Amino acid sequence: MTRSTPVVLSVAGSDPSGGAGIQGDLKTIHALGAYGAAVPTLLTVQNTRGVTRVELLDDDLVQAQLTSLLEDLSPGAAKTGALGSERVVEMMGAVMAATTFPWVVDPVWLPSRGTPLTEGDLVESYRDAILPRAALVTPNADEAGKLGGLRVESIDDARQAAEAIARLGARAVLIKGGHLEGAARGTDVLLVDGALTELHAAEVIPGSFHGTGCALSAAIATRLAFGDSIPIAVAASKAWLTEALRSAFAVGAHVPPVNHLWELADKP
Ligand code: PXL
Repeated sequence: MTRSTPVVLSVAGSDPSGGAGIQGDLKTIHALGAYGAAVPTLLTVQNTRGVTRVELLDDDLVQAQLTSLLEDLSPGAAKTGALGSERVVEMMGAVMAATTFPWVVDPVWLPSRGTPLTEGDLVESYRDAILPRAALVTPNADEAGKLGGLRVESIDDARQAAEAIARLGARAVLIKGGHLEGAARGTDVLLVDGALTELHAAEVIPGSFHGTGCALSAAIATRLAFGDSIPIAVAASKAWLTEALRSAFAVGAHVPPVNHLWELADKP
């Protein structure tokens, strides 16, 4: 028996350690009940200690993968993670403009540890090619500061950065407070249709985890594919991620990856 289920597409880097990138995205999408498809934009050499090498794929190879998929599968939503080069960013802008499903954009420029995932500074090309086509952009405080052109160190700064990013054309902006200090740490700022709200994690799980940003944006894209509004998709994905952090895997020697499949945790 075949079932009809939404397809969710991830266009992102490969993380062979399985916590982030397309590997983490596919687990997230499947955990939330959709069918995942994934186009790698770059390969990393990495383990739980960090990234030691990055190989960017040519834009025509990334494009060929997308063209083939989009001729055949009809995504209900998609996300972008690490894109790597200006050429891929520009090509993706054109692909996004030619599609009608929503794109969640996670502007990944730096891994938390190790070798940069991108060639040079992609801020300008994100501003020009990607943001105007994004249904939602999900920067952390640093990335929001770069996109919005200001320093983001507090919730007030995040609110201003969200307004600045929306003026660049993004339809909605979620600034993640995970890297902020003190009480701001579990607080995200969401701007949708001109309305700013603050989202507070039900619980801030102590520690640092690998793959959180990737999992959050893939979860939001999946909920959008099921028809949720942006505020509902974001709130549900945050709650889901809290559980994935709580049951993070003790694999590898260093930063533990989130447990995308926490709902299966008690099953043998
Ligand atoms: O930081 C997020 C991230 C995204 N994508 C890939 C990564 C990482 C972090 O290491 O490797 C491929």
